[in-house]
Amino acid sequence: MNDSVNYDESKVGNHSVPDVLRCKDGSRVEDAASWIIRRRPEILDLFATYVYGKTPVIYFDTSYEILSEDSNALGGVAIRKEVAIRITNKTNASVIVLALYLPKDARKPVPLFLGCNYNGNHAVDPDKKIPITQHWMRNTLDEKSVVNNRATEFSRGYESSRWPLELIIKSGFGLATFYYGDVEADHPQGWRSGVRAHFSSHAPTGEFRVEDWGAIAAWAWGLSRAFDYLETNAEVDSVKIAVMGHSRLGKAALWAGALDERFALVVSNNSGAGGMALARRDFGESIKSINENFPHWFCGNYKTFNDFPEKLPIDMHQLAGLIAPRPLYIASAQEDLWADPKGEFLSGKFADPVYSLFGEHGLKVTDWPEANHPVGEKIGYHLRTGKHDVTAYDWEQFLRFAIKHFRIPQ
Ligand code: GTR
Repeated sequence: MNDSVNYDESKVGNHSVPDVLRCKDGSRVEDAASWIIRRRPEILDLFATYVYGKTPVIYFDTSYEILSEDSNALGGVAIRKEVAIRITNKTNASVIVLALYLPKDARKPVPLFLGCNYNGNHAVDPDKKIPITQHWMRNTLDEKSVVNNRATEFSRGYESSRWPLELIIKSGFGLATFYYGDVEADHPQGWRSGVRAHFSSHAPTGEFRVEDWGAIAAWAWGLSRAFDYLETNAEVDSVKIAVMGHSRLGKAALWAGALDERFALVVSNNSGAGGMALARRDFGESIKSINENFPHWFCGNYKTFNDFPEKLPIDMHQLAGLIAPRPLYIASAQEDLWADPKGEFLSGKFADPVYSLFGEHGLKVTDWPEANHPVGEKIGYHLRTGKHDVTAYDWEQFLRFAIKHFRIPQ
């Protein structure tokens, strides 16, 4: 593969992907039980070993504290709570602050979407009562909103267009979100003050082994800790919790959904390379560029595939297969060529054989659909017109998909 970015479909080349059902010993699983017992654990281990890194066995305590409660949020339609999730061991503590929105009028317990946000809970909802996060933040917003890697008042509501809270609440769902920087700051040294330092044995030296977890796995771990809390909240229907993420946080949502089968539905929005885009397709972002730009996201082993994606023993359709038979929604955007929208679709398509083992249709369709024509059965897919982003259109599809699969009466 050369170093320039390819956006020409005719130059993508021939990319046959590994057979999702063929085990390491050459045999092929033919039924759901063999998938669950033999093939699924193999694939999970391959992703941990070669892509995201292995999440260590961690011993920790947790406690939950309600920091605030507003029973008249969002103009009176929701209850908003901020909950501190304190994760501790003998020497360290990490605190995730979850913003939880529950519809006031819906019958409890409610189904819910959980997802990390990029800029703090105050950026999701401009309500001045929400404190500005104090944690390190990338200086990628305008110069007033983040100063010296700290969010300011100007960033209030900054990403609210990505979280249409009223729409979610009106549809009878709850929403829980937290700042991903609560778990680990998104830069190569971010691990030093995050959960990978606090809770893994290599913490003092920072000498990660090539198969140790990267930042994406840490954020995924944080999503599971948020789930732990949600499971204790009787107002939330814990068998109807969807995990959702956009872009790098879409990669984290997918890995969380693969590792933690308590997530009943998974949504990948524009997750691209290292998410739903097939690694073997030379289109848009490559393994090499993602590893060079974000050396902390994946494990050391992943870097050995920088120039050899075809040598990776798995491809991303197998990550989609790890979600089966649970519903999976894959959302792409037409102008988001960097994330390879067609490669995201193909991951879903090539995961279909896993859903078939369970007697289910995955995507079912074989052709990449036109823009704004959602398709699929247990795997949903749409290609939205427009850019790399999360929009109300995307959420309308996620909600429709979740209403159908969670069988929510309307
Ligand atoms: C890009 C990165 C993508 C995607 C995106 C994002 O720079 O190359 O893989 O994760 O960032 O998270 O917004």
